[in-house]
Amino acid sequence: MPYGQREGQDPSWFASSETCWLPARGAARLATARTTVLGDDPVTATLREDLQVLAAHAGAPGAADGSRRLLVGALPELSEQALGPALAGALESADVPAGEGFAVLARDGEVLLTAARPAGLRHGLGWLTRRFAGGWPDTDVTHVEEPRVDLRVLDHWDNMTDGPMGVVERGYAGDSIFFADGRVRTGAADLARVRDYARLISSIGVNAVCLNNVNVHATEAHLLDEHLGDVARLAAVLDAHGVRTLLSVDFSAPISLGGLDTADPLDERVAAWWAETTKRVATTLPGFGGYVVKADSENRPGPHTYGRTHADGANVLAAALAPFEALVLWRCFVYDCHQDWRDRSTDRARAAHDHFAGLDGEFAPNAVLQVKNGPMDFQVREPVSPLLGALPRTGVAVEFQITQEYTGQQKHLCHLGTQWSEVLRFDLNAHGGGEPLRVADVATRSRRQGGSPTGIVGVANVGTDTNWTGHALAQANLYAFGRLAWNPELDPRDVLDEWVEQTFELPSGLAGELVELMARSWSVYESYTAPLGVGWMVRPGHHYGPDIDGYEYTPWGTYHFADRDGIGVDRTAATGTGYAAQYPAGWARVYEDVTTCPDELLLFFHHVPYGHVLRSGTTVVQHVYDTHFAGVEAVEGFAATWQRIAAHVPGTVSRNVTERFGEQLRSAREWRDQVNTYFFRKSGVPDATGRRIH
Ligand code: GCW
Repeated sequence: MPYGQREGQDPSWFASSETCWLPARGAARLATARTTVLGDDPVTATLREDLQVLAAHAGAPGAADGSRRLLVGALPELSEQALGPALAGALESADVPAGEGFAVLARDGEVLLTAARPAGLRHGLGWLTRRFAGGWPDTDVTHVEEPRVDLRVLDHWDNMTDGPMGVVERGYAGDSIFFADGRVRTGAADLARVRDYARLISSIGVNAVCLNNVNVHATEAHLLDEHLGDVARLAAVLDAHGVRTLLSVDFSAPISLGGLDTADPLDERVAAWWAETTKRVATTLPGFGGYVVKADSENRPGPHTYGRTHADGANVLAAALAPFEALVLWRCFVYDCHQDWRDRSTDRARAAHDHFAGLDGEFAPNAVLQVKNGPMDFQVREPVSPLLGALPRTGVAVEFQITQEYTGQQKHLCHLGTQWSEVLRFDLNAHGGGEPLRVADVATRSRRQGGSPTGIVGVANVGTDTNWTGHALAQANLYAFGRLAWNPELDPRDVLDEWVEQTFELPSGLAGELVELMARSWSVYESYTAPLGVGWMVRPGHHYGPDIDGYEYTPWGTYHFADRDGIGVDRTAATGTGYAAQYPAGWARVYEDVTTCPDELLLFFHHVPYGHVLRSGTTVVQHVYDTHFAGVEAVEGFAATWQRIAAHVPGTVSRNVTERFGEQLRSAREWRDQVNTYFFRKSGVPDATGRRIH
């Protein structure tokens, strides 16, 4: 086996699953040291057990190399005697961060991992395994690191029962690791799996997980009462890895669970019910972090039912949560999903900003507005949501989708770290709109300035599949999410390098080729699916594969308006819906003008004739043809490259990825032919180079 625990893996290290980026290799090097772990709190105790298992896994007893010593402990546990003079001296001059950060000090072959709080040790262990994969340090090391972002959250869209949307809504990796058959999974194997998961996500710095779907159905509503004891067992496992537990709640729970006749947030009985319920939840769940709420959205109940604002709604929950230092994460995915397609004045893209920007400053300090990265819904290409720049006085978190709902559903390779990094680096105030304000600055605001918490949330992409993510290479999306949430300034390519380096043992040329292929995969996916920011040409409902007019005459507000002359949505202030004017002045100007709007978003902002010449010099329709042919060729190239890599990875991975590339290629051809044919038939314009269009 080139690495760890795939075929015939050691059940004591990863119980029921692949180890992803935590193979035994890096960790085994740690295990060759004489290790002392100081402290008895749950996080430290769990870490001690992990290191013991690793040591057992790494080799026979006695394999420990006496000259190497690893000492692990939170600051209050360390004594001069335990440290020895060299490390004690190093520690005195090191500035160990106060929060969830950590410090690693190495002197004379002895290594100290310490932190102010035990959770920091967990994140530090992730750093150590990455760093020590390359060898035990033979020089002095002083490494101090802390997260740049306070909230680093994974949202699971897991249901307790199977339904029209599956057990995991938009899940492409099997069933839920938390729930089955209407219950919380609490068997020994189930808890072991959750422990594996906790180990994986804490190694990349994630610090909270929301267990259940934001669409809370009748069964999941009872996570707050009937199932609470079982939830506590999952929460204990997560808490022992420094990960807090969040629950999605139904805004109308005071009626459905509490027997009240209203869920009006300004009704005293409602406030009292939330306060009492939350007290029970917070005192039962170890590491309770708060609630996630989807209200007045896609037919979910919310404060609008009672003529109240989103601030009223969020604040009643925030008040109930405040005594427990817990948060309400209130989603801003609010729009009219019963729109009349004939009505060209209503624009779904405007909705989040229209609903929430005016409420800035009205939310409680422990309320956080959770804003999708784009104004629509996780399309392969969207502009950055202008709402992210419009909430200076409110807690805010940007929400990314790790699960690939619109980006190939973990059948296609589409590495999203590239996309997220582009969003995080996007300066909302560029082009003369004001002081630089990148999305990363918004996410890091509470770390830098204090105030209401800010952060990054990702919709999780894991399930019961042995490889966690359906497509083995989609593990890298989870990895990249955690790393970028920890530090949004990281170069996504370096993150991919790290992931490949840790996950596989490839000859360096091939490792580079794999990184290159993965780094290109988002733009390749874009090229054979959605040209120029148009979006939504997917099969309605399940959202896999092409259906160019599938959403055109539906109530969802998702149109491309293609006719015989042209395509695109006019979102200008001059002649369209005015969405472009929601941006600060700089971008508003750039997007408003068809000659300055970036090509990749042209059809998001403008309706243009097929013959419109892009900034790239080619026409819109020729661009559609060119990119779709090129996209399929790129996928053919990926599949061929993979054949060379496949021989160097474990059989399970090799077979899985080969099979997925087969499907990606089939599907990409289908996309190419349907999209090209559609636009050829609409426009009557032939391909300039005479390629075959059907
Ligand atoms: O993208 C849409 C999805 C829904 C999802 C919703 C949301 C959980 O198609 O499945 O519901 O977004 O984000 O709330």
